Parts: sequence; structure tokens; C-alpha cells
Amino acid sequence: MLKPQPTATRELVSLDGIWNFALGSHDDKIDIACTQPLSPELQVPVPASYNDIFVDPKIRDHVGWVYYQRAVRVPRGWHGEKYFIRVDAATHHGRVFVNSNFVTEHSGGYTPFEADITHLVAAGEEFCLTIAVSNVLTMDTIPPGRVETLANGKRKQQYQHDFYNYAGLARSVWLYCVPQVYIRDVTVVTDLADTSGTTGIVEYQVITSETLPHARIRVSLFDEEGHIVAQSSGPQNRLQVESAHLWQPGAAYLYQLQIELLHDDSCDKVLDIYTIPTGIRSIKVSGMQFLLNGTPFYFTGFGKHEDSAIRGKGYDPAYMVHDFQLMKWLGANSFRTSHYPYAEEVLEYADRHGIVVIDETAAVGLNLAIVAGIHGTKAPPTFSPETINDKTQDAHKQALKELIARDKNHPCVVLWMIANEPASGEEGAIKYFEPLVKLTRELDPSRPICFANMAFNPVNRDLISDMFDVLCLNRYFGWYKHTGDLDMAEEALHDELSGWQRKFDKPIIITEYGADSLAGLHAVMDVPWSEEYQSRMLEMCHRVHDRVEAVIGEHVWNFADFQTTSQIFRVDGNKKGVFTRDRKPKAAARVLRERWNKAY
Ligand code: BDP
Repeated sequence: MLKPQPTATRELVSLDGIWNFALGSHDDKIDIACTQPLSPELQVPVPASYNDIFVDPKIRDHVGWVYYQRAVRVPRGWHGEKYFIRVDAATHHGRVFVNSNFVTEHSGGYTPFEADITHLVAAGEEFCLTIAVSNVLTMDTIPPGRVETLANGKRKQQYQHDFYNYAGLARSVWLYCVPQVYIRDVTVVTDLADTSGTTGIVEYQVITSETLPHARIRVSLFDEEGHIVAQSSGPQNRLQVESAHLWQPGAAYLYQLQIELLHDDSCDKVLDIYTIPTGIRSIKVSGMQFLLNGTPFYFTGFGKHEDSAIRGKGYDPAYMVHDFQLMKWLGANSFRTSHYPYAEEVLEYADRHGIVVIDETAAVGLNLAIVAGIHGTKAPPTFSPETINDKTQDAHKQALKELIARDKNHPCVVLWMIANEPASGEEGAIKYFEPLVKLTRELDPSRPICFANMAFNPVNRDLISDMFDVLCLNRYFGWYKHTGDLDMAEEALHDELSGWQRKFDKPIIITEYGADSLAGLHAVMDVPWSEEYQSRMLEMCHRVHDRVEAVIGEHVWNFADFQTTSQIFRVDGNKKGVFTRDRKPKAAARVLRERWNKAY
């Protein structure tokens, strides 16, 4: 799915800003009256989650639909074009209305959707745009959840993941136009032709709104100086680039792949034009190594969250650039989009600056044993008709399709993570994951795949790791296990990682390791929650990572403290950040800076 882009043939209007806002009723019904002009009494910024904007628990804890509304004018110059409303994210369900006419709906809170509204409004006209957004999670959604009705009649959203269920229009909304005949989709896959790594391959496939003769699709690859280095025609082909500049971690080089649809009687007349920033690089998993451009790559960095005070999960370019600066300061070369696809702007920035990304779906919480473990209750089976079932699996398939459709052309994305900490030791996991693995490989045969395994499913209990290319392990030795005893933790971590290496002979990335720490709490001894203990725990893990050959990466959990749902074992959120929520470094930052700034 192409991100809207202003080009010589396309225009784009941002609908970000202040929108009118209303709360829906306390059920799952859409209130059609809310698509009539709303009073401006409540107004919200877009993009932002709405929860922490107001000081009203009724809004923060609302379960169901809310309504966003604003007036929009279609530019008068768009006569004869096709125009679309595009919503970058509506968490978790969105319904779009143009002057009360229902236009489209979408489930999945972290991927975009759009609708052609050309037939509904004429160029030059103003219309009332309403977007209804529901935050409800059920066993049919990804991530899954359950709405509980309390004794006092109040509805409460339950879910199995640790981060707060922020909702709303957390990313941009656009009105954009394309010509009548237009480029619908482009897929770009790159590789290196030889082991010496000098000849780059760029394979492309273009889908147009109507079938065109070969000669009418022209594709040109420009280097960073603006020179054409390869050219071709037709909807699919393979370009070869001699002495290619490679996209390298920390040293990105971006070519521009320009696609043009030409008029039938003159090649000088361009009907549509679209450009894809293209990094030439190869990815391969070989034995226990992860090869980027033929060279073993060691991942250093973080599992992150899109999370900040007030705006919740709202995209904020200032926070984004600052986070990248902090990662660079530490010597981090990569991060994981835990636990959902991030705003596309984040991937564009990573492409431009050579930061490697593990791209994750929102399939988090597919494990009923974790919550049961916390409350000391007996866990129901995770995979059953009443719990994670065929409908969840359908939603998961859709989430994979949308993730790959959106992110397939980003050179920074080197690995698809299809789920976080599922119940991979329960029998139902095989039947659940087999079709998902197959689908992911069909959708993108060019990238390896993984899931994040959790501690309840060690090597002798996990049933699905053989289906994946890279083993990703989330491990909290020294925190949830052997708390305060780093000697025991070190031995146990080493034993466990050695076991995985012996059984699979595959590369291992430690996709989560870390400890909570309260900024400002200091201790001489190994006192959990102190800044020193967090640092010493990370150092302990690093000693083990260095001793196990298969370990090819480490992502600390988490980059920054983040908001969680109200729980007694969280104090104003999860405090495993190496930075506080407002991005002040804790002592652990020094440990990482020292370690990661030496070359890997
Ligand atoms: C892991 C989860 C992550 C949590 C983390 C923690 O993958 O989402 O936030 O534990 O407990 O199991 O801090």
C-alpha cells in the first residue's frame, strides 16, 4: 500500500490539527447522530491518543466508540482527479463518514486504510468528515482482549499486554489525489549479484489501476546525485547496478526508484509518477549468522514503544528524531517495533539513517498463562474456540498482510516478527502458527521471520521454533527469575542459551532483557529497582551473550519507561527504560554506551 506522496501528478493535503470530538455511548453501537455536525465543546489534536488529553476519567477509561470530526475542502484544482481519505491509524477500529454517508471501515489499530470519495464530493466543495474510532479489543482482534461488565454496570477493557491501551487517531489523516490512471502498488526487492558485493540487483513489480502496454511504464533508478544508473520498462523487471553503493547499517545510501506511467501518444506526457527510496542490500541467514550484505551483523538496540506523556501513542516527529539521536549516542544500530507496526515516518527515518528494524505485528497477548501466572490462577487453554480461535487467526492473517503491504519496500526492515510471546508451548500453537508462517513466506520470500519466545516456553517445551529462521528470546534472568541474585541468574541464562544453541544451530537475538529501575534510586548492594542493579544486570547478560556463539544480537527492554494499564506491580507504568519517559538517561545508559560504541 503506497504512502501518499506529492509528485508532479499527485497532491496531498494534511488533515492534522484540531478536530471536534465526542464520546459515544457505552456499548458497541455506532451513534449515527454523531456524524451530524458536532459541538466544538470538546476538541482534540490529531495525531494523538485521546486518553490523556483531557482530565476526565470518563474519557480516559471509555470503552467503545468516540467521534472525531472536522470540515474539509476538496481543492478546486482536483476536478477530473480521483481523491481519497487516508487514515494512517485508527486504534483499533475506524469508520469513515463523509457528510453522514458511511464510506469505509477498518479493524487493526496500527496500519493505514483509505477510501475513494470522488463520487461523494465535487472538487472545490466542503464536506463534513467524521471518523468514528473504537478502542474495543475482543478475542476476534489483534491484539486480543475482552470487555468485562463490572457489578456497577461499567464496562472495562481487559487485555493481556503490558502497554496501556491508548486509542484514537494517533497518526496523520490525509486527503490526496491521483490521476484517473494511476500507480496502485509497487514492490521492490534488492539483492547482490555476487559475493564480492559490487553489483546490486533491484527487482520491481508495478501494479497499475488499468493494464497498460509495457512501453507505457517507465522505471528509472537515480543515485543520490540525481544521475540515472539503470532504466527499464514494463510492470516488472530486474535492474542491475554495477559498483552499487550499498545500504549499510549506520551508512545508508538511498537510490530513488521512479515509476512513470506514460501517455500513449507521447512519452513526454507523464500520466502518473511515484518514487520509492530504495536501499540496495542483501539479507541472509546462514548457520548461526545473520548476514547483511554478506557480513555478519550483531543487533544492538532496544525494544521500544510509541509512548510519551500526554500524546500517548501519538506520532511526534520531535520525539522520534530525539529517540534516534539517543540511540545513536548509545551506539545502538537497531530496534524492534514492539509490539505493533510503528508510524511509517519512523521507518522512513530509519531508512535514511541506516538503522536496522525488526518489524512486528500487533499480535501480543496470545498467551493466557502470563496473566494467570501474575494472579496465581489456573490458566485456561490459550488456543480454544472461546479464547484464541479461528477468528483471531483470521485477524492475525490480515495484520500480517497489512504490515507487509505497507512496509515491504523499506530497506531498514530486515526481519518480520509475527508475534510476541505467544503460548508457544501449548499444543494449539502448531495449528495456529503453521498457516501464518506459510502466509508470511508467500507474502515476502525475501526476508527471514521470527517470533519472540517467552520464558514459560523454554527449549524443551516450545513447539514452534523450528518453523522460524531466527530465534528471538525474551529473558529476564535477574529480574522475574533469580531476582537480586546475579550469580544464579548468570548461570541460568548461560545454561538456557546454550540449550537453544545446541538444539537449533540457528542465530539467537535476545529481543528482551532488562530490569525496572526507579530513576534516582541508588544502592551499593544488588537492590532491585535501583539504577545500579539495572546496570549490573545488563552487564551480567552481556557477559553471557559474549560467551554463546549463536547470540547475534541484544535488544534491551525497554528504550524508555512507558505507560501500562493500572496494575499493582507497576508504579505509574513500566520502568524498564534505559531512559525515563521524558528521555533522561538512567545509569544503565553509560553501560550500553560503553559496550555498543565498540565495533561489532
Ligand atoms: C515481556 C513483554 C513486554 C513486557 C515485559 C515486562 O514482552 O511487553 O513489557 O515483559 O514485563 O514479557 O516488562
